Amino acid sequence: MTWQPEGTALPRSALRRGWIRLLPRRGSVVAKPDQTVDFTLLNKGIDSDLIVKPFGWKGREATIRRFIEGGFRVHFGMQTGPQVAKQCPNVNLLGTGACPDPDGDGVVDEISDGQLSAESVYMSLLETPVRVPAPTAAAQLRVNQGAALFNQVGCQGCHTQNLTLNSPIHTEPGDDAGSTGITYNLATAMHDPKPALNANGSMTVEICSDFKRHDMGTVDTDSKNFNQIGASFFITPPLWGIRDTAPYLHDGRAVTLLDSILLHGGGDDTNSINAFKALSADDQSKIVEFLSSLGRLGGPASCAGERVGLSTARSSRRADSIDVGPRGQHHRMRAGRGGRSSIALS
Ligand code: HEC
Ligand SMILES: [Ca+2]
Repeated sequence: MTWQPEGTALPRSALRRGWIRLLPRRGSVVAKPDQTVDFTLLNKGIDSDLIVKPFGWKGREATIRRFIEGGFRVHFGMQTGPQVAKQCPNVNLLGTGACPDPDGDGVVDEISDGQLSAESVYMSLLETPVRVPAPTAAAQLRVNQGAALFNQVGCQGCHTQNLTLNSPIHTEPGDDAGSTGITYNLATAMHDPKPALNANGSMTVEICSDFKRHDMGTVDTDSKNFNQIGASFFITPPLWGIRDTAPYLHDGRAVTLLDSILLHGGGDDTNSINAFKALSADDQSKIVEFLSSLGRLGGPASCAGERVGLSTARSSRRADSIDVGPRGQHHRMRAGRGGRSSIALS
């Protein structure tokens, strides 16, 4: 399905019960007798195509491959073959040159369908962030208390602890006609540490996000909208690995974890932040200590990028730490340990 302006008719298939069941806690859509649909109750947390888009600070891409494609274009000035095939001529997006070389650099198919798949597979198989054990039992006790307080004040209302994949089998689809994609099992193919399988074959990932957009109010906001997404709306960022990814928030305005929490509070998150502020300084600190335990274990995967020649993100970490969006908005790239981009990107 493609994006539909509010109030237009949706295909009946969109209203199958399955679609609605896919949206726990995301609000409701109302089908009217005149066959139009009212999306107001979604609260702008998800687009009216009802597709969850976990990637990008504004929650704008549904798949890792489309997100990476944007990264190649915006950060490296490289245009993928699939995007040129689908969107040329789109002069705002790709440039005014003649297709199939809209950026006019004399190179066509700068990143092929296969290369895009390889990059996507690489990213999807990176090791998973984990809770790093505290150095002492006393420190671990404070971390555990911080986790309980995090739930108690309502942070988990948005930073929902667990996401369960019904199946660890992933197919990375190709874009070229006739491509069968690449199918693999995350439970065996991922770098360690990786999430364990549950008894029923599903896989639970501690990611701390509801993958929904929220209104952050008038302080933590961009200066203008991003396409249809309001200036103050951001997707709840996963908090896995958060201890290694300062500075925080979409434009890196928060230097510390405590700053990033205190900058919440102007929009949907008012109650939980007020509850946080009402805690004692020591209890607030326990929440920060809990967040500081969400990190990554070292291991060979952390350096794999360099071994296979994908070191660009690391070597240009400083230069790459700012993403100048198409509207001139500055969004921070969320880098993983060692500076290479992690699976949940800017
Ligand atoms: C209403 C939903 C909501 C609630 C409740 C909420 N958050 Fe957030 N949180 C967000 C969103 C959205 C962002 C991203 C804002 C941005 O990028 O400017 C965010 C960002 C963060 C970040 C920075 C993440 C990063 O990668 O930069 C931290 C840390 C964080 N929240 C912790 C907390 C804590 C602790 C609480 C409870 C006291 C909390 N949040 C409550 C929605 C929420
Ligand atoms: Ca070109």
